[in-house]
Amino acid sequence: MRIVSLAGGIGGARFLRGLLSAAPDSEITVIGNTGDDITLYGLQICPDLDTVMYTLGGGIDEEQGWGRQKESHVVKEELAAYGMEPQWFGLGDRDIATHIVRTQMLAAGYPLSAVTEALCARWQPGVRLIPMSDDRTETHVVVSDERGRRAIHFQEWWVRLRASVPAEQIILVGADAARPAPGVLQAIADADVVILPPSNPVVSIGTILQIKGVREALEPKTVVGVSPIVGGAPVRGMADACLRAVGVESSAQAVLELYGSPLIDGWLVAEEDAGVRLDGVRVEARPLIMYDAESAAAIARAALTLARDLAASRNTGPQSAFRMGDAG
Ligand code: FO1
Repeated sequence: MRIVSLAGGIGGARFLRGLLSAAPDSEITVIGNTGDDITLYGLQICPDLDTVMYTLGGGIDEEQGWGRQKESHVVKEELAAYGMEPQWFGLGDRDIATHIVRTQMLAAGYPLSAVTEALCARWQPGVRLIPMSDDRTETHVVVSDERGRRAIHFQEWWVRLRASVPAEQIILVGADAARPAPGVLQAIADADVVILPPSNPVVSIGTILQIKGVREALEPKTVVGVSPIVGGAPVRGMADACLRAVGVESSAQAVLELYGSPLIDGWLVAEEDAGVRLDGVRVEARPLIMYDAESAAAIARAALTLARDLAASRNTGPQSAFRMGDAG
């Protein structure tokens, strides 16, 4: 079975680990968000791609959810001793090696998709990880503070300000010119089902959906989403602050409406959100908290079962290429 998933950082990566264990024989392509990317100290940092790669490759700092396990921070301390800014964002020593390889390959002319493939050759994440675009995009957040109304990089808002200053607008700089990376549209076209993990609907999934042609390619496919909101609060992270910026309530119902029914065919919500409804969408309620690998796998299994059912009911003719028995 061919599965495509769109993913942000920690929540997406943990869900994908569950998906891999729920469908070990499937061919999974992950389209990763690169709107969080930032260039610091001359290094090109792709937090969401690395979080997926390290999580699935067994190198993640499990407690933190990002960066490398068994990490040290000598370079960060040395940079701080020189007064290098920003000091609100830090790279561990092991992680810096990844960034040196990425930055050097990009400088040599390799596109980000090729660089990601090269990095994954070491980590063997068990999925094909493709950045949403090889073209540079950056999520910026418009805030008003003592310096007036201005746009700051998403990482500054998220990491330095912990989303404590209201986001007045969230903009993906470069979205108009960004084309899907090679393989993105083909993977979607070839997919039997598409699963949207409980990633941030605005700055992770919403960002990927802004890349030209991606939403249009997804609409005819069987797409099942897992709600990132449980009982009015984000499962993790500060998705509510991002939803507020786009005028959307923090609820499983509102996020489903934000994605819309031409896109979503199935929507997995938590048991306390069982009343969620939208025409054209099959809603199912399940426990949605990812406590550990097993609970993540159970959620992934439920999403996959729903997706297979929906796809099978669309493909009932004898000429259909999709059969239930194909599922991995
Ligand atoms: N998050 C932090 O809260 N502080 C950091 O210093 C930090 C550094 C960092 C370095 C590499 C990386 O891949 C991720 C890093 N993150 C850090 C996490 C990350 O920037 C955000 O949580 C995501 O971008 C949101 O998905």
